[in-house]
Amino acid sequence: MSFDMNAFRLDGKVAWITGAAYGIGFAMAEAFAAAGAKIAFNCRDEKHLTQALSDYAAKGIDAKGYIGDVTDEAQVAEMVKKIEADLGTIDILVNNAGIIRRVPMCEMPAEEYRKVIDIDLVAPFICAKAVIPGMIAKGHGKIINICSMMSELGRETVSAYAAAKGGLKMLTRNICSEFGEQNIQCNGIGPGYIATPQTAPLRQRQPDGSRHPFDQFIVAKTPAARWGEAEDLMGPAVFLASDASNFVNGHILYVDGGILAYIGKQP
Ligand code: NAP
Ligand code: GCO
Repeated sequence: MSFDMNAFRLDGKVAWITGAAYGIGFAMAEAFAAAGAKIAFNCRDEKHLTQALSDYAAKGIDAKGYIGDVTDEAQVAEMVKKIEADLGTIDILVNNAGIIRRVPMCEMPAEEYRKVIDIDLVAPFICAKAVIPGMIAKGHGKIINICSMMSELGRETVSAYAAAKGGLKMLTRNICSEFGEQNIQCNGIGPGYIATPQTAPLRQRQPDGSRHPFDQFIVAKTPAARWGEAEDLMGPAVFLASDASNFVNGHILYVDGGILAYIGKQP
């Protein structure tokens, strides 16, 4: 039996990447487009939409952009309807939209905690629920949930984010369990520390020009000895979106330069 490398291609597939106006989502969308997929993305405001459409066009990608908040079921249903009308039934959903709040737990109002859970954990449920019927009717589907190091590890100040991303790991396994028989694969990608706007405050130069202590901490904690770039997620995302991963289900693929394998530098 020979292996056909085209199993990694996404020709003609319709991919919806949430929150992909920039950052990790944009890079994954770019990779999907290079593999032949038709791209749909959403963001929350006109300014980001206009900017993103011009950034996609500059890369030669004819992406369809929509304004919509992933925590709002009615807006999500409306977006799915529009994507289906514009491009066809969604084959690939990437639950990428997410936020973080870095606040010591005892200082965090419950309302702020709920907001993080709402965007990082409830929204992937809402978006998955909106696309699964179409995937079942089509006979296949791929859902990729963007998890985190915090799906496995805790740290000071990120209680809500860690709770949400740990929950997202289990939602991933549950979608796999519930819809595996309908040929839907739901997997997660757990990025390590990636240089995007979300982590910019952790990499800010100090007034004396030296590197942020957290920046140095992450480089020391990472066997690859560097921050990840959004581009590092491209290959893993294409793999999990493609037929090459058709028997991979309920898995979290950590793309972390080795952080989870490492006990830390010996003294
Ligand atoms: P980012 O640069 O902050 O981008 C996040 C995107 O999500 C933005 O486009 C944002 O749009 C969108 N978004 C947030 N809330 C939304 C909502 N309610 N509805 C629609 N869109 C919404 O973050 P990133 O670093 O690329 O991260 C992308 C994903 O990877 C997130 O889930 C994040 O938690 C996860 N992650 C990041 C890292 C990292 O080191 N960077 C590591 C592990 C996991 P707006 O402009 O409208 O806010
Ligand atoms: C933090 C970071 C992280 C990363 C990422 C790690 O404050 O610790 O922002 O949580 O963004 O999710 O995988």
